[in-house]
Amino acid sequence: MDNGTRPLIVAANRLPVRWTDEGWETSPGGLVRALIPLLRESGGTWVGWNGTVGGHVDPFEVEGVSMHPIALDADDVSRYYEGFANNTVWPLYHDAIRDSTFDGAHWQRYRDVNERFAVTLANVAPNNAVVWVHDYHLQLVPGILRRLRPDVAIGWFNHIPFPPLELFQRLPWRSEIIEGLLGADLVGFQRDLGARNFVAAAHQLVNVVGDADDHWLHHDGHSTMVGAFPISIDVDEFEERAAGRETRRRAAAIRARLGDPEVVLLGIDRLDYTKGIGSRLRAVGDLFDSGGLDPHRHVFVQVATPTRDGVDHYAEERHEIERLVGAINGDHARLGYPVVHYLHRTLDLDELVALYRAGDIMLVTPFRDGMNLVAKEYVATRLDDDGVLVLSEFTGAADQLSEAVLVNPHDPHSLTDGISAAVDMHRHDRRARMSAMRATIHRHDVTHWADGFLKTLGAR
Ligand code: GDG
Repeated sequence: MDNGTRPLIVAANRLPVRWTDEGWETSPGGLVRALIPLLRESGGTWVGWNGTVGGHVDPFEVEGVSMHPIALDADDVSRYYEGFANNTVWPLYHDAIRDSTFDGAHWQRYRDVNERFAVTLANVAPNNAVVWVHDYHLQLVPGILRRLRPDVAIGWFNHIPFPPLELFQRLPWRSEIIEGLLGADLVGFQRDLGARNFVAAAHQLVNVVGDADDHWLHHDGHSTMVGAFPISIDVDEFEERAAGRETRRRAAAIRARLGDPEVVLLGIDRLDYTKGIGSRLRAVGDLFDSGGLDPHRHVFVQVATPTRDGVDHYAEERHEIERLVGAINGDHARLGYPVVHYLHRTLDLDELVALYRAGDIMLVTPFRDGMNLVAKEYVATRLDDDGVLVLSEFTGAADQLSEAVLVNPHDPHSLTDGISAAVDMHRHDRRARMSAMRATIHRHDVTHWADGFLKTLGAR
């Protein structure tokens, strides 16, 4: 895109900042690192919630980028955010692996907050701006913004899956959501699968005309392009952190503290029921039971980062995970040597990278995941081309990282077979697979992703 001449405005549920003793700073993460320079160069603005409940916060500047806060009160948080976004859309879009609530008051508040975002965007966007709206929290923003500001180019990117029609049509407000999204000029998904599901839903639920290859939808006098733009990570950043002497020292220290096992298996996820942590633990437990894993030689480390504590499904998932960890250790640990090490906390990034380096086998086994950046981060840190990634077929990452050991997390045998194959894999095979995956992520990093989306949006 000719981004030098068109100011970029980004909208996401959250502002990419956190409060520290020294004031606001940008939050870590590849998406933020990729977008901040583009915003700075174009004099752009990021519009989003700052995470505090109630009260008005004036716009402020961080690293040369203007941050425009959207105020949410306690009712907004419980109905729009925890209610509709996290307890209606999130489970439904992840294959309905948990029941969604369908509550009219939550939907009404979702519309209100989407309107608040759209009105703010309409006020802050300069003439001819490019507005990039992110994720499932803001599906009505493109439609409202198009009516308010027909001059701006609008893109929307979904970080999570878009479900098949049979699931999507459970939503009582399905047509409004499709119409909201069709206000965008470009609608982007992680995978072709999501793009195809969206096109099918649009044809079924609203009056659209599409072209033969389904890349364009025409509705209500406006045309929307639909495509897949698989997100990635800042590969150089992870490589640099992984290469540091201090990281190598920390990785060695982690292995020593684990009792210098032959093989360290690793899981790192937000504690979310979509991530398949329970099934993974059951598979690890079955392998310890059957002798496929040996408590004297193998150790599993699971980091489960706290998330969305206010939603019931998450509290239930946490209890089940903690019960399983206790049961497996009860059966197989020796004094001072647990076979499963479980951390329910957020690690700092250097500790996370040291763990990636310390892990011989990375288990990424979600039931459904838009992309899964952990898989890509693990690959980026394997500077010696060693290590095995066991990866669920139901992640976006599986489209690109086809040399991983691909597993079906719904099938207990597929999980145990995949973990066993990883443990037994010959060094030559490990290296061939890892070096192929590293080459893939080098070709497709997060800058490539952002440029691809914005070029497609601006080339219209
Ligand atoms: C959504 C979609 C899509 C995790 N624990 C710690 C920590 N993390 C970081 C990881 C990674 C990120 O969180 C998790 O990203 P994922 O992609 O795995 O998953 P979601 O949070 O569900 O993200 C997903 C993504 O959006 C991007 O489009 O891939 O499919 O669901 O970066 O490193 N970071 C630190 N400490 C931790 O303990 N510092």
